[in-house]
Amino acid sequence: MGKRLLSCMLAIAMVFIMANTHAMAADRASVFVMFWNNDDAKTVSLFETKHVGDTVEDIVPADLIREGYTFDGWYLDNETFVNKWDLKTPVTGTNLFLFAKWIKSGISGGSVLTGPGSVSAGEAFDITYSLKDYSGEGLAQDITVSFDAGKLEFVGSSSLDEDFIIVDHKESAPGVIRFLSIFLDDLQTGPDGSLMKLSFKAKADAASGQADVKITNAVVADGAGAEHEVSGASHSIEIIGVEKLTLAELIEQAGTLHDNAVEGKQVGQYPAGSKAVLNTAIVAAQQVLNNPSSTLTDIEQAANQLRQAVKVFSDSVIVYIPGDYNDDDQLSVGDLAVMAKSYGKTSADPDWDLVKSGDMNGDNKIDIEDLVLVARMIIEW
Ligand SMILES: [Ca+2]
Ligand SMILES: [Ca+2]
Repeated sequence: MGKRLLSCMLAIAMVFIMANTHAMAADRASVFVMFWNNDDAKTVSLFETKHVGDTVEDIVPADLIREGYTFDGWYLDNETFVNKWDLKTPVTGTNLFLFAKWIKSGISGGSVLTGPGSVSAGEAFDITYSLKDYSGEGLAQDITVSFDAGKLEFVGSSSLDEDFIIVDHKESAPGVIRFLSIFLDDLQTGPDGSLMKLSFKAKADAASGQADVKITNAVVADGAGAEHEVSGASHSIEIIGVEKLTLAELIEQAGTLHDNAVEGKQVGQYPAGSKAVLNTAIVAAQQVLNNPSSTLTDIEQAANQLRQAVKVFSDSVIVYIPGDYNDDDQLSVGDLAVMAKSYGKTSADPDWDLVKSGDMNGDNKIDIEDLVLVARMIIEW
């Protein structure tokens, strides 16, 4: 397509400056000039003989006028147009071919795709197809949309302009859809703007990563039936895969747990320093989530580590205060008084089971050592 277009747009005129290939003396060159004239229909031919060392300035025009085209100069290579020929360059004895490079004027602009930067697995989204800065006339259009069929599912299309009619579309291969459309009324002379909505859905099982939607071919035809290729477009979407969603959800839950937790010594509170530990785990998980190069394994590992940190934190909640013998969720002299009632009890006593929680050091008796331990806890409470 590109080469065909290039040749039809550019290689309209040719000039041949040929050195003598027969018996002519090497100090002269035959010059043959042929190019399209500006009525866009006929060729003009010119034959001259030049001496080596002469230039062709006097016979080869420095500028050509042709409606709808801009003359870019003379080149040694056709179609590729890399080696420009300066008309002031003297003719040598070797064969010389010059080609005119034309740039078709009046048609510019291209296709544009816009849409969200990221979507979650399973989420629906729309991509808008537009023409921007298209300077030509547009009566019909043929575009091909290509997308990552492994991650995206095409849901449907609809026109965004009442004068833009989608005549037909066909999915020619997985992830390749061709649309044929026509323009009506004012849109025919100014086809710019948002033309078509393409609805997609990220597949529910799509892995995290980038998915692309592209215009891989776009041709707009004018009222004379001339076809103009339009530059393509591409839009990238970051897919937030199911494993990332799981990790994001865990991070959110852990964050809520962290924010609502209160450190302290009361029942229902968490030990001093435990929130910082949980927060470190949350930050680590968030870093893995935010890192675009995180692998599936990284994400699953981060999720497991965060689950473990949440479990440790949850298990650390204070449900019982050792030494709180009067059950008022505090350590105070009332607890010491309750203990004092059991002073001297041993595991040999029949009511040991009822009082054994007062045996702080586990030596099967409640004595001054236990009372000292509780007293210290009360003082430090
Ligand atoms: Ca108490
Ligand atoms: Ca004891």
